[in-house]
Amino acid sequence: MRRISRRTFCKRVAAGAAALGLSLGRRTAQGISKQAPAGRPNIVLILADDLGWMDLHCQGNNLVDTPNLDRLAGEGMRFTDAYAAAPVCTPTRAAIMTGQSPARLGITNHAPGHPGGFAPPGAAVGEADNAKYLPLKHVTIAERLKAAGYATGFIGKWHLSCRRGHRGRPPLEAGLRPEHQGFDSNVGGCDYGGPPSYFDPYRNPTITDRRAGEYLPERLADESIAFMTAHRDRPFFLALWNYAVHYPRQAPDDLLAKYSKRKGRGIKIQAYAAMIEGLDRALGRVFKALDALNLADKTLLVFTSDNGSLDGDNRPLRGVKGYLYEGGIRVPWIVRWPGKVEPGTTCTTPILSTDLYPTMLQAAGLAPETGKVLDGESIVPLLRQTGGLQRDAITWHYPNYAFHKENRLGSAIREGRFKLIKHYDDNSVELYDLGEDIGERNDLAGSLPAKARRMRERLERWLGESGARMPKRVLKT
Ligand SMILES: [Ca+2]
Repeated sequence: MRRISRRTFCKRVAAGAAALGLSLGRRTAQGISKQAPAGRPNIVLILADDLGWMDLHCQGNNLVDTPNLDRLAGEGMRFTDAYAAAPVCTPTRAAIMTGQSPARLGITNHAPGHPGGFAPPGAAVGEADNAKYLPLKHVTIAERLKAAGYATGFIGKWHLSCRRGHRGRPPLEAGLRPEHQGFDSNVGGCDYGGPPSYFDPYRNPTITDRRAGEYLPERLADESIAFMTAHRDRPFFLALWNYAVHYPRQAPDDLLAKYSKRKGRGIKIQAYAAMIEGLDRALGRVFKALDALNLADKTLLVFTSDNGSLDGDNRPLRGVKGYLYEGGIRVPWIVRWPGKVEPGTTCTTPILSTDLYPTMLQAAGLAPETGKVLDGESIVPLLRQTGGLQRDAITWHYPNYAFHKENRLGSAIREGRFKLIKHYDDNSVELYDLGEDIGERNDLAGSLPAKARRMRERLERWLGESGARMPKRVLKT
């Protein structure tokens, strides 16, 4: 009963904030208290790449086995309405590192992306300009934690640097890797999106010692365990940003064989399902190592994804990676923090990746930088069940064309149970009641015109305040 009442509390908090009509917009976070340094937890931030909202057993997919992540959820809090800051890799990762929205950062599409103004044949609008990488001027969460005495390690996929020259300048990739953005060490973090093969990932210049036949998620787990072991006696920040489950679809033979027999709703591609369990198996070794090192009790562990699934079975959600429909942005999100987060809880308050920066700062007892605009908000009150969030809406801006997809350029806002998507090709909007219609089938823009107009105005106000770059009229060639 206690757990049920706590869930209800979380819901009530979200509804209460909406009823108060609290504003969304420019806001400088303040008033975060300092903890004693001795109480600082380790922070392990695990990202999966392109893992969809329905891709885990604990999220309701009964055809995929993810026992280790299920156990993690049972030991912590699972957020049902968690979102990536963007429907593709790079802007979400930039938002995590800075606490600022892709719109404010001007980083709205995956690197390297098209040049600004690009439009596919027949399209009505061309892309907004996009910064393509995370400039060094930003103070990252790794830089903050490092300055506070944390050992900082990056392992896995980065995708925040740029291999190609930008606006005529020489290539910057080597100067924009994790080790230049606050991490003491970097294994795997360079420019490219996916590995050519999960069994031979060595196009990556930071992994030079080949080990025959190893599976990349297992190698990244090995590297993570080595990092945690080396720094077990001091606070550390480990970013384990997996390449899985981005294509190519590759998994160990035993899992491929296991899933080759599984069919049904929840599995669209069997090798993809095998890969999900392959990731879960590797993460299980990381979790076990935390226990063996006696670190689990003093570690804040977050698991989430950088965007929705590209070609998994996203039902009941609409859309995939690259779209502002729920399938493109809604993601799994689990937090374990022993002694702080009650085991086995769920929270329905909408959160998004931009919240990680202020959350990690608060967990480490650090205040946000003076004068920095934070678009995210610390979710520590939700984790500790001491209160709700101040905001009552979250927003997205995706004025770019995703590779592989024919998405429409747009922006979106979720306010309570309602979500509005604005399209730039014809200036139309769609409005959905996610409480009744999680699959976004029944567009209410026509039947609730006043609500649609108000949400659209609020979205446009936020875009203006954020300095968001806008799509361009198509250039005649
Ligand atoms: Ca991704």
